[in-house]
Amino acid sequence: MQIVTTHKNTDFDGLACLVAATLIYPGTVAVLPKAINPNVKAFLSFHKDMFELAEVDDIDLSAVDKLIVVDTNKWSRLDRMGKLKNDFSPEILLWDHHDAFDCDIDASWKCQENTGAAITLMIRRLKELGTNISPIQATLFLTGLYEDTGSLTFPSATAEDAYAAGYLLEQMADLKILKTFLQPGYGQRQKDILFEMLKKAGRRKINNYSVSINITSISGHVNNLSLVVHMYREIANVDVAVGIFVHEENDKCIVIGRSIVEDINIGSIMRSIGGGGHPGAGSALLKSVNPRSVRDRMIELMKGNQESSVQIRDIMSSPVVHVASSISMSRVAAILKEKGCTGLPVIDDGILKGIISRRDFKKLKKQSQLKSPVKAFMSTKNITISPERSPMHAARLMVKHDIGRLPVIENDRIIGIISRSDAMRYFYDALPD
Ligand SMILES: [Mn+2]
Repeated sequence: MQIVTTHKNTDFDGLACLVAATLIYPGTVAVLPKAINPNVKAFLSFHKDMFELAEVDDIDLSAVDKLIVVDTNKWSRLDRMGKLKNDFSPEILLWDHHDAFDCDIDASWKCQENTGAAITLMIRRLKELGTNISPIQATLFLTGLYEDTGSLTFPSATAEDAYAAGYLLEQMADLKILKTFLQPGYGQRQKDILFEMLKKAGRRKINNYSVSINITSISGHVNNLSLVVHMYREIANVDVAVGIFVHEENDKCIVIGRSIVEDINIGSIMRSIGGGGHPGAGSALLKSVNPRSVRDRMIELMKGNQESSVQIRDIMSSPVVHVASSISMSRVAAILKEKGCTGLPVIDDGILKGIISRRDFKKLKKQSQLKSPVKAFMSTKNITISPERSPMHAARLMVKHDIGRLPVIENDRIIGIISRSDAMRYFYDALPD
């Protein structure tokens, strides 16, 4: 006898895979765990007779010679399959989209890829087989696909998920029915967790960016934690937000991050702790870790993340051609002409006093003012940058303030200058002008 089963607290992706397996392996009995998500329960009570689903109690486990596991890769997530694992050891086939490192099911065959939804992998096979998919099956499959990918908006969604969604729409998946059952991404659970997070929201400065790292306990499976972190970042109004969700009963930590600044790349930070993602969004799943050391590790990585990329220090000009505040405007004019530049910092004893540029000469009303000191005409609204910032940040400041150069300041002293052409050379690898 051949059975297929999926994880407890079954979601739509799990149920979709269960049904898909009965199409891929005809004659297979689908065994649904006792605990299923409320929206899945609602869907099944509405479509009662459309699907043939058994419960563990209906099955003589000793008669099972083949077990197909879908949408999970852990024994602990299965409902009462311990006897099968320990006493009968059937042949096992596995279809899953969770990270392979977490897998403790020893399957003789597996399809394990990081698609946004597990059903996507099974759609691939159903397409190859040319299996007929009924509209109601297509609707269920698409609901699973949309639930796991946030309707293809989660960073985990892949091109193949989108193609699979297109295929299911061709098979007449009904979006109206789907919408009725698909849990709203932001439901009561998510609301409660966000509220908990905001109650103890803190913030810190890392490399001049505001960062909030939040440790929160959760229990059971919670969908859409990434949406919660996304909202948390917006409400806490920080550049980078990281949620460390502690799952005590499973001894697991789910780490989810969001960043809106290029200098802090969440994807590469998550990769260095075994997860993944993109510059703006990423996550990792960690086993048997202390959440506080995860937080400290994240802080270290964010500090270090910036050091590894190109900094202003690497591309600035130094030493700085400059003038003292007491020299005359006529002398400044001569230096600007000689150096062929459009502006100069005004520095006394290593301290930046202002910037004098060709534009400032328009302030001169009479010829005699050329004898006046530069401090009378220089601009003192000094926009500066620190040496560890990024070229991108420099370019933004120049555009925002319509300026062509930024003095580089470290410990209140000017250590270099970055001009528009320095920044452009970095971005376009152009030759100096
Ligand atoms: Mn899934």
